[in-house]
Amino acid sequence: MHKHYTGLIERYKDRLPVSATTRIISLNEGNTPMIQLQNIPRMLGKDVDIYVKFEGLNPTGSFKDRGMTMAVTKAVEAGSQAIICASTGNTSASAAAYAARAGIKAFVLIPDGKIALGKLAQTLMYNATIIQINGNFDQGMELVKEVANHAPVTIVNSINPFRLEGQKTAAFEIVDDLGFAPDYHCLPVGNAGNISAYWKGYKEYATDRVCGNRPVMCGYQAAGAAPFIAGHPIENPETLATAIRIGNPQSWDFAWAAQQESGGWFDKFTDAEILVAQKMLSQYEGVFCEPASATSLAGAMQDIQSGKIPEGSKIVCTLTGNGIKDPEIAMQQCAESKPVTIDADLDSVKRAILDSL
Ligand code: AN7
Repeated sequence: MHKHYTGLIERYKDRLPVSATTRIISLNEGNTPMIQLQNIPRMLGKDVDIYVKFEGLNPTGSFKDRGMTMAVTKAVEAGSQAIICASTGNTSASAAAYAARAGIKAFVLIPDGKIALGKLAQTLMYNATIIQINGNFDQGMELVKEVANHAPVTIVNSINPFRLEGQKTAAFEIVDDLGFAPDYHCLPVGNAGNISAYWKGYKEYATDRVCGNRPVMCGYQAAGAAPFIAGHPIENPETLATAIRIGNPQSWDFAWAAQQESGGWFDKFTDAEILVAQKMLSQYEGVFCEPASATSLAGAMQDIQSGKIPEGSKIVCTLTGNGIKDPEIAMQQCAESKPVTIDADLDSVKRAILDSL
């Protein structure tokens, strides 16, 4: 029988804190593709199965929609008229979209000048109230926590436990797709909500015997914003991967536990390494993710190459956001392949083709 897909809450409602009377605020998020990489494993010369979970194909172009459908559904259920978040860009876009859908107000605090152009454009279009601060994400996060004590707003950052509930469904989808949990799960870590949510999802499925195994969790950070490698929060995070330009992760304890309990590890990668991984995914696999997302593949490639992730492994990398969110980085990445301009005649077009074959 045909069933129209109506989002992850409907699909996984038995495992989520909703009731039969809950009004679900959804944009049909989730159900994102798992794409098996074909060319990169061959280039690595290793016998591994690498799948990317392409979360950039969610309604606002990032994994945040999974958490936001839950957080906004529960905010509305509780009678809230306004939501607020601090954001490096994707959370603000998602919060703004779900607030628009619900008919409530969204306030977003963003670091001035440090969010990707596409994310700013989205957030404006969804009609959120944007508050730029002369400060970074971590400062914005502290302000959001304080102001929520003084104004009638519901925080929808991942300190809101419903966010992680929604995001854990990505792990369910992976197991439901593959029929098992992967051996290794690699993902970028910023505020550390997502790695915590995946681990929660895998643990729930393993406890209920939906799968027999749980993956080793590998969390990868940008070198200039790598508190988990430092072992403590850092003051002035810097990276071109602005989505993960975060020095004081709110889900520190959950993420640390995920690493410990799964036998996993954290590592860090330079902006140059992250950009190489982003370009490789685009040019060798046809998958265009944003820089932060490519950190998961940068990590997987390094650890496969070194043998830390052994041959024969099944690996999932989460690609958290869509590449078209950050057109400025993309244009910088391709600065040397500028389009040629020619006369509008057959000979010139023919020459342009033959020249580059
Ligand atoms: C593309 O939007 O924190 O470790 O404010 O946008 O769960 O924080 C974004 C985070 C990875 C890190 N990849 O996830 C925000 C924000 C992308 C992201 C992360 C983010 P967490």
